[in-house]
Amino acid sequence: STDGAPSVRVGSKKFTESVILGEMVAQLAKSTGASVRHRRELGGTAVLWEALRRDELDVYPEYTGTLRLELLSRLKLKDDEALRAALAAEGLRMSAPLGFNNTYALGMKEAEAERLGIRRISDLRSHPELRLGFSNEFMERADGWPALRDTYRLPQKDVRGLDHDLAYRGLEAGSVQVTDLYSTDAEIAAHGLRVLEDDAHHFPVYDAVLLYREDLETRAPEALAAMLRLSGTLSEDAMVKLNARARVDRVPEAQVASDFLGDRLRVA
Ligand code: PBE
Repeated sequence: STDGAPSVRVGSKKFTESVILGEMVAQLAKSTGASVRHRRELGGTAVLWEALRRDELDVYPEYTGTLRLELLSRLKLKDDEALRAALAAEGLRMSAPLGFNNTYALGMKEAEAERLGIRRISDLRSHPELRLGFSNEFMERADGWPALRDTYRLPQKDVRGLDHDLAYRGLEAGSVQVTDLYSTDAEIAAHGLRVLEDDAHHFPVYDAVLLYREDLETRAPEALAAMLRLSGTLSEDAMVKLNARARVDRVPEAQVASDFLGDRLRVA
């Protein structure tokens, strides 16, 4: 822009938590005088990743397990150190963890799981008749349904893809009996769902991080420093509560983000 303020392009994925985190990043960058655009709910994981690599975005919230087991799965990265090195080779950086793990899990209505005696994912093997409904992205990801099915040798044939936010309604209506949950979703408690134990340890840790282009370090150092203050500030419990404010109490994500920043980081 004309006054020399750097511009920062923030993106978020198409689910509530990602939008809240994107808003936090955008507001922190803005507090340093940067000119900020947040492209909310831009798409799924692949869309955000490609936009960052094509230099259409500068930063978006991502998860370590998603980077290692989906986006860069071909590299067989064994830990976060290897992941950092692989990202650096692409001109990308990731922040220190924000403080919580948001893993995939499988969930069922508590009463139905109890009636069928299902506590662990491996228990699903003896119930081939169950109707499964998974978020569209989970149906196709390297860490998603096909790999999960192979790990646990699951026999279900009635398996369909749906929008993640609709899965909870499907459970209520009975059209879906098992779905993939995001472990920080407010709906798990709100709908009384049973989270099945991942007894074969299929899912990795998905620590939330900020993924950004390294040129922010020279182009917008103050905005970057402000965003990086988010590291270590969000426990799992805190993130579930923020998601609940947006999804259960219907508070707009921008408001949820600014309340958090005011309380925790004293950003007005
Ligand atoms: N996750 C679990 C997914 C969605 C839910 C956070 C690892 C992701 O966005 O990569």
